[in-house]
Amino acid sequence: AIKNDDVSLGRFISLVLRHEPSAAGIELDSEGWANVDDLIRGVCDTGRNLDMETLERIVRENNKKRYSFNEDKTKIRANQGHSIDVHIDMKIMSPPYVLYHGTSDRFIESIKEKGILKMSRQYVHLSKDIDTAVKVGKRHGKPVVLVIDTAKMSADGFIFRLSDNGVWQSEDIPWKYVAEI
Ligand code: HQG
Repeated sequence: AIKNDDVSLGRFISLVLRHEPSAAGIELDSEGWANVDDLIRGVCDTGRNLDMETLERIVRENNKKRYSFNEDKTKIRANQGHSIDVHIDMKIMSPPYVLYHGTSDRFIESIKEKGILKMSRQYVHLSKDIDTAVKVGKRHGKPVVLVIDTAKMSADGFIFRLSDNGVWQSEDIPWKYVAEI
């Protein structure tokens, strides 16, 4: 049976809003917005239970503030993490001197060779602290934390974006800016 708790629903909504809107039979506009009524109907059509009250609670209580409504709550989108081609207008900001990237030990050899690549997402995701990076890395296996010399990257002309939910986003990162810790 399909799980219908808030976390499971949230995971499915992340899939729909970041990677695969067709999983709920919907489309996103060019800025990543879904129509809220369509999303609710589409999620229910998959056999899940979702109503506006539940969706509002998921948006409000999500541990990473992954989603935002527009002002009148007729539209919803993910704040970051997309693999599909939508434009989320994120603030370009100068980052702290270092940021961290959590990954798995099985990717390290390839990362040393090619750098940290965006892979399927629009940006490389960086964390402010080591604990968060460990959690991100654990999703892929035995975690490894990489420290990124963002000060040097900025000096070399790289730009960084900060999503509305506080995740730093970068272009591909050459290995020369990276160290293992
Ligand atoms: C790795 C979660 C081989 C990269 C998290 C990562 C994050 C390479 C994986 C957000 C590579 C991609 C994103 C190379 C990079 N060779 N592997 N050259 N370069 N990789 O899931 O950063 O909970 O797309 O290190 O908290 O793990 O979903 O990226 O391990 O913020 O909101 O390729 O997802 O947020 O994996 O996670 P992902 P990620 P949510």
